[in-house]
Amino acid sequence: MAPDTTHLALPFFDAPHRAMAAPLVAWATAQQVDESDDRQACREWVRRLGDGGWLRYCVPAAFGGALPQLDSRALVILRETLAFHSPLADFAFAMQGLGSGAITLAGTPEQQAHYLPAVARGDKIAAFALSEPDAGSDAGAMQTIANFDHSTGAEGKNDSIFLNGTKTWISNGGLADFYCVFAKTDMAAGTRGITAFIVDADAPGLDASEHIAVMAPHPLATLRFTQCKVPAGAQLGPLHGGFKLAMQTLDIFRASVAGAALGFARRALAEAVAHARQRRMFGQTLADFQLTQAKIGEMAALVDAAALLTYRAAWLRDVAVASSDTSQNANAWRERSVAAAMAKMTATENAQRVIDMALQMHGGLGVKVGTRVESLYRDIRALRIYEGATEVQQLIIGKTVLQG
Ligand code: COS
Repeated sequence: MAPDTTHLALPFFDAPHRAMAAPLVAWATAQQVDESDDRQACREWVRRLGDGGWLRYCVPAAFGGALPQLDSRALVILRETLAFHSPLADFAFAMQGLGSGAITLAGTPEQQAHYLPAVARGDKIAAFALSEPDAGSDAGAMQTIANFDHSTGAEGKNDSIFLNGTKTWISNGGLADFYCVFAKTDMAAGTRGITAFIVDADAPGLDASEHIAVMAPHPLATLRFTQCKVPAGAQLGPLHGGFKLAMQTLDIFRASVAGAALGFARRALAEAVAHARQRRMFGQTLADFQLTQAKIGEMAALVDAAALLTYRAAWLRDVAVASSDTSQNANAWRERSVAAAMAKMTATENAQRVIDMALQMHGGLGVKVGTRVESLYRDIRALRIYEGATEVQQLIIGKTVLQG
């Protein structure tokens, strides 16, 4: 089963996007990965995505990327196509981008040269560490703290940073080679007292051994930092600029989560159509019933509504980057942020409805372990929560609308 790519004719896309579609679909359709162990499968997907050249879309051309800049529309097309075939392939791809996105946006040339080419080749696995046990939606309430040590000791001047605290729900936790970690550098300053750091997985004082099992395959872990020592050069972006950096990174990747949800929804619709065409009952096929036609019509419209919001969000950001309008000017970033929030909220919520309808149409087969709609039903659920739950997207949109 292969996804329809005719929507790439929409004016949101350019020639390089249209050129990606056929080779990407052919590549993804040809891959067979044993996904019985999600961690091993993720490693394998990162290796294959690297060998296939697809991870090059996670970084800019100057560091081994496929396109001059991190391109939101390419990320959406990739996630949509990969998610149609394998949620874990999509996950492995997405995390390379999300985990290195802050380095692309704010890393020093040395940090970018060290990490980004390795991410693009699949030689280093990346992760993004923001959430904490008591700071999920309220990311600014994080308690992980970073202290700078510039003292002079017996062996000369120290230039280290010590991290203490706990991060949780970290995708690729325990699997990643490095983490972009957000920590407080001024406990009293709220969101204005957060800084980002790059922490290599072998940093002393980092324990990523506590894995978290969830309802659909997805490698997650809790990270514990106990006097975790990293060099001063591990600071990523400006001091106290971490919250904005995290939000800017999420603005890019929330639109790509919408792309993944779209891939799941398109797969569910394709499964429903195939089933309706062949399933016979009461002397005709399921597709002959007006009830089925109405459901398929509703599903197709939900998918298209999500697609249009998703492509708009990605296009808005690409246009802004191309015109160098990355300013933090109130209206410029808010418009993109709201568009990404609308896309993420609508695509994930619509996908849940589409998948539920597809499952219902399959009858008993829909809940049989091993059928595609059954696994999609579990796969989609987390997307309505991670990278900002639907309620967080509502807040982002509502706040801006009320501000006028
Ligand atoms: N781009 C740039 N700056 C942004 C921004 C964005 N997208 N969003 C917020 N900011 C800035 C604001 O302008 C504000 O700046 P000033 O301090 O200069 O005024 C600052 O960041 C704080 O913003 P805000 O007041 O909106 O922060 P809140 O604490 O109210 O939190 C939400 C806002 C809820 C939207 C944020 O905490 C969030 O996104 N939470 C969910 C986190 C998440 O997605 N977690 C999942 C992790 S990955 S699986």
